[in-house]
Amino acid sequence: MLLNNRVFAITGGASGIGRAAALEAARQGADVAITDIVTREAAEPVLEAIKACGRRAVYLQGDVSAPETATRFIGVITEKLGGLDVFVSNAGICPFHAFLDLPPETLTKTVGVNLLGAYFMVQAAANQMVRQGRGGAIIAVSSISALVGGAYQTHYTPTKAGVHSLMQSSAVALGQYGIRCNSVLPGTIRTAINEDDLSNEGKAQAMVGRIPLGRLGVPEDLAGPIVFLGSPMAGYITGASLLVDGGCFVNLQ
Ligand code: RM4
Repeated sequence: MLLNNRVFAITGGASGIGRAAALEAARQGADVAITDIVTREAAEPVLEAIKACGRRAVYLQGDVSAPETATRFIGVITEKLGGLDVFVSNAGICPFHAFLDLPPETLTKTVGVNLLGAYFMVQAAANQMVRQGRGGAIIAVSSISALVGGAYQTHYTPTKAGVHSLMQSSAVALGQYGIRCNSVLPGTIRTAINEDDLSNEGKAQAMVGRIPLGRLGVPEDLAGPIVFLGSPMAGYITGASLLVDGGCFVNLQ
């Protein structure tokens, strides 16, 4: 049990990578708090799956781009689960769009959710961990797109680079409190975020052709790396980033 009797909290936990990580945390012995933009009814299946592991599950519907959501989430976590040990900033959007005519509102929404939302949440989680005085672990879901570009992602890739950098600076700021901060960098993972994009079979196959392991990722491929970075097994790892991309990034030819 890598997370035995710990409290694990994650944003965007009702689906995709967040859901997979939340379920693995429960399997590894953690009580789990989830926030997401969807209704509690929509999140019920993952909450029930967590409880089926014999662990407590709490949910807060909210928009991470609103600073008060972070405060509310930490409040629910401490009230219902008694504290916080592992926090994962996962919520993110990627509304694919060309660069030259990208509407300002698309840019501000993407930055608001992916970068500002991550900042608000990580800051609130860190303050709670400092108050507790027993250290903790913070993981941010960045992306391979922190390291490389996308013609239809000019509004998105800077936010993922920012999240990666936020973990590096948070690691420096929080090491004195025993709080570790790391990021995972998923490659192309089949989730709702890219369902439309990957419905283009030609693009999907071209992406697979770049991946040495020969397949696109699935959310469960991120669950183990996230739980590991949150566990005592990663006790001397902070400021690090872990590519989870099937080898895509290193494959030039
Ligand atoms: C990732 C990467 C993937 C894309 C998703 C939406 O960072 O760019 O290729 O499918 O974002």
